[in-house]
Amino acid sequence: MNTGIDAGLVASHNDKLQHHLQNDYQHLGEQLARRHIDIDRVRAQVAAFGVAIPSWGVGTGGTRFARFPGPGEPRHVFDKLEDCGVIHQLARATPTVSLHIPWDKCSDWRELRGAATALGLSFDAMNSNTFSDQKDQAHSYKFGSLTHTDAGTRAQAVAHNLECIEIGRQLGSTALTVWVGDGSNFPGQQHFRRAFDRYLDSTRQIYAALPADWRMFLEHKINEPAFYSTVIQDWGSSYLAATALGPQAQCLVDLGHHAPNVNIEMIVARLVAAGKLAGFHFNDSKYGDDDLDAGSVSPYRLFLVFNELVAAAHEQVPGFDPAYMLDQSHNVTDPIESLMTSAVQVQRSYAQALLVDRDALDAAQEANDAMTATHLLKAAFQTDVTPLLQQVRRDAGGAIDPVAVYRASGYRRQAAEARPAVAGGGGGIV
Ligand code: AFD
Ligand code: MN
Ligand code: MN
Repeated sequence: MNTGIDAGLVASHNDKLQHHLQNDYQHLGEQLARRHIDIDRVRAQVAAFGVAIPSWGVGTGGTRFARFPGPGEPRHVFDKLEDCGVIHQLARATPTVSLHIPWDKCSDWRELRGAATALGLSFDAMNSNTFSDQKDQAHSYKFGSLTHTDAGTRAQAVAHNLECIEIGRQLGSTALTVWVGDGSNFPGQQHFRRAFDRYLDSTRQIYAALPADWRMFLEHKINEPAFYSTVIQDWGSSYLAATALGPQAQCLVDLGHHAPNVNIEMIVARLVAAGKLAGFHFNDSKYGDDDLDAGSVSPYRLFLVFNELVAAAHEQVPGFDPAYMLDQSHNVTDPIESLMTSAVQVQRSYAQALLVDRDALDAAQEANDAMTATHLLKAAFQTDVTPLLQQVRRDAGGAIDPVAVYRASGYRRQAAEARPAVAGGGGGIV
């Protein structure tokens, strides 16, 4: 088993950058102090922040047209964990991994849990897959899964989710994320109300099997693979379902799963207020569910989402405890580089949101002073928190410049030697 990046290499890179970091950090500290912000307090909050890696993200993704795998693609879940270990070793922001079943099936879950522990990793939400057919599956999901018109198909999809819970229990996970591709491609194809009722009936059976300390995350998506309608199309449908199921069911927000131009940060605020925000799948998009790297296109939007989250924590909204995960498809980059960069970007948005002067914002809102209010957000967003993030990584034994160390390590080349190319590999276009 690959043991990650040589610690000596990390240290020698850090040593070269240490002097600059010290100066930059001190300068940022002075700037923040002028704004009555204690940089070390922010540093402690950022250090406690983590975002989960989706196991499928470490393989090259692909589009409906083609997949162009890179060298050293992970062959199975143990390889994926190794890559996640490297991401966490260098960027120190991703202590957990989210598995997708059956893509990540293995013969010994105890061994897998041990491998994760050895890498300093644990398991986040389990993801079920009833959007594609597996070999030897009795019933096809071509026309749906949890909402299929056929009871046998629904029962099979329910059973699969129960299996995911069981695997998750063995791995120490405490959440199940359910996203279904169910929907329709033609007006008239599906009876909307009956399909939703079938969804409730199926998910109730899954909900009933949840351990007491587990949560069920319902993930909505406006379209794709169904292109006319989807059963859990928007946060409203998701909220209705989560409410019908009970307190352990909440709504997961994937940033790419909305109508164009929809105000995602406001959806977040609504779900927070309703006690129904499960958490996030972070990514970015220009046109649809593009699964681009978080913050690569619209970093301000990501910041505005975090602004809502930090406000909720600041105001101590009861039960507020969102789960953070990346959900991206890497087509033209080394997935390890993308995931490190994206995790740091998410961490950056969080750090920036922590800099918002909440009292001043409250006052500006009360006074209907739109210009001051928006300046307060911009002041936080436009603060370059890079030295703070670097310092947090350094404190935790990571790399000041993770991508540079990763490139210098030759990890990908070694992986390519150790892992003969495989076909497929579990990437997804969805
Ligand atoms: C889907 C959803 C969901 C799912 C993933 C599979 O975002 O999270 O697990 O893609 O690749 O679009
Ligand atoms: Mn998702
Ligand atoms: Mn998606």
